Amino acid sequence: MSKRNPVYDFKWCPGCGDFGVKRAIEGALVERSAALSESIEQTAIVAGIGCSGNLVHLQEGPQPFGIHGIHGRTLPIAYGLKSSRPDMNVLIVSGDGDFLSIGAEHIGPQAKRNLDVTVVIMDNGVYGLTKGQASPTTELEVVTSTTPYGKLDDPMSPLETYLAAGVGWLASSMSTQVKALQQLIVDAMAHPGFSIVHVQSPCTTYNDTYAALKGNEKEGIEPMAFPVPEDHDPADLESAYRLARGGRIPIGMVYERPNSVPAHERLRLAQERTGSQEKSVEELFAAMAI
Ligand SMILES: Cc1ncc(C[n+]2csc(CCOP(=O)(O)OP(=O)(O)O)c2C)c(N)n1
Ligand code: SF4
Ligand SMILES: [Mg+2]
Repeated sequence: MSKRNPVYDFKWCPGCGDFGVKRAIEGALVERSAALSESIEQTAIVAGIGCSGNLVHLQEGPQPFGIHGIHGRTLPIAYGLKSSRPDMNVLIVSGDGDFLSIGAEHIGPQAKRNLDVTVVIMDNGVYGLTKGQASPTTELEVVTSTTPYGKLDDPMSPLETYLAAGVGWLASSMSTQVKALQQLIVDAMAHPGFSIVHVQSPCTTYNDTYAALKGNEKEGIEPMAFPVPEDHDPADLESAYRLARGGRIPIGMVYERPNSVPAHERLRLAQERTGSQEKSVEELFAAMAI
């Protein structure tokens, strides 16, 4: 619905990084709709399950459409939506657990298909909604309710994973940098094809990483996050891999594959090439009847 659900009662904890992401998305949607003179209802937000996915209910200002689906299945839902309404702008909001754990198997196929959607991942390195279990991005040796001896698995490297999966547009950001994040989301939505904005969005209750991300010069603690160097060429895949593999978190534009042809355009070109017509639902059923 493009109206807020008045009965959905959920509140983020004070200081949760997701507040900053919400502000950036609100700003990005208003900016896009003004620039393209399109209604805000031309956008649908598809949300996963988690504190992050609850963003779809907390959105303030002009209301896009929203679908709060099932855990780990934002991409299949977005694929269905985009296939039937390629004219719609589809924005996915998801968490590190939702997207990179239960939902990870869907990244590769949609990246290779170049589905024209934008995904904003709020990475807090934990399952926040279900009270603090370890996620794929939780650091090694961190104690959580599911890792009582400290996490035994190495953390996943999300940026490297996306590049290896074939994601053609990739940015990395922080929830505290709302204006910069807003711009990245606007740019990602304008990209014709699959785009990801991976956001460090700390969980103040179960995994507060604000200090680690920012570092502390006085105490000699190097920040985990660093700005992407100005001489980085986003069209250079090898350079993007180097950023992703550096062991720290680059903030900015990581990769943009030139000449992106999105999924619906590939289909149109194939139809043109083969002279085939789209079949009606009745014709498709008739073709499968035994
Ligand atoms: C099929 C299924 N398995 C497990 C759950 C329980 N569950 C709900 S949210 C969640 C993890 C959320 O983590 P993340 O995506 O990182 O979101 P966050 O709350 O941290 O924003 C889990 C395991 C569920 N709802 N459905
Ligand atoms: S539990 Fe963590 S992720 Fe969830 S609302 Fe609270 S601070 Fe945010
Ligand atoms: Mg999480």
